[in-house]
Amino acid sequence: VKHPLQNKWTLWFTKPSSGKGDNWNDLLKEVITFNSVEEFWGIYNNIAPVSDLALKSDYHLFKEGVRPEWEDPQNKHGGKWSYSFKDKRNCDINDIWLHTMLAAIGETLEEEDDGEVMGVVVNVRKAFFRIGVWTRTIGKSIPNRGDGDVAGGKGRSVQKGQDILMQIGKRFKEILKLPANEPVEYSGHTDAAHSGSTRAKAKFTV
Ligand code: M7G
Repeated sequence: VKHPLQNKWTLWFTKPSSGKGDNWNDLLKEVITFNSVEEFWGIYNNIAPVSDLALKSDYHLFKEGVRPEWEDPQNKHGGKWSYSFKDKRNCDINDIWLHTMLAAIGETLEEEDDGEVMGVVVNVRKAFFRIGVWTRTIGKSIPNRGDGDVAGGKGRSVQKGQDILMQIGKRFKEILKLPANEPVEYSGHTDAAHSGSTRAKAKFTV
């Protein structure tokens, strides 16, 4: 018996760059798409744990049809909640990443129909492990056009958009098991693209 997921998900991997000539697109590889709990565990049990990945590697787990890039039409107006674990030795990154993935595929980061969560990411870097949740918008209003542009085709107010975004941030922070005084920050992808790094100015904090 297979337990279906609400969405199909695609796992992507970013290979560490070997030299200066590599560009982002050459390094980003689509690994596999799945839509059941059983397939998820089959994949999880057969890929390298985050703790074994080389520096500059990333895993990305995104809804099928969304590339894990700022440029994707479903990401270009969005941003991400993210947190960097700087004490790499005392961080159980495998467990944290597993629970982040389970929250994504189990749809517990947002309410049904919000349609904001695009995917989750883990970056392995020299000084930190960074985990992020990408959202489709930066908490904007959506006009009630009913043209299927948004989940369910329903409109929403600015306030509702902001509430959804903050709720996702709070849920994410719980999954990371962070103390209340440790900030998890949100930044828009446009800022990230312009600054040449994801370490852009935070717009929101939970
Ligand atoms: P990062 O891995 O998000 O953060 O971006 P880091 O600076 O802590 O390693 C590293 C670099 O990867 C960026 O400066 C970009 O050159 C490239 N890169 C990362 N992302 C997520 C994208 C993306 O979505 N699109 C493009 N074109 N490049 C990206």
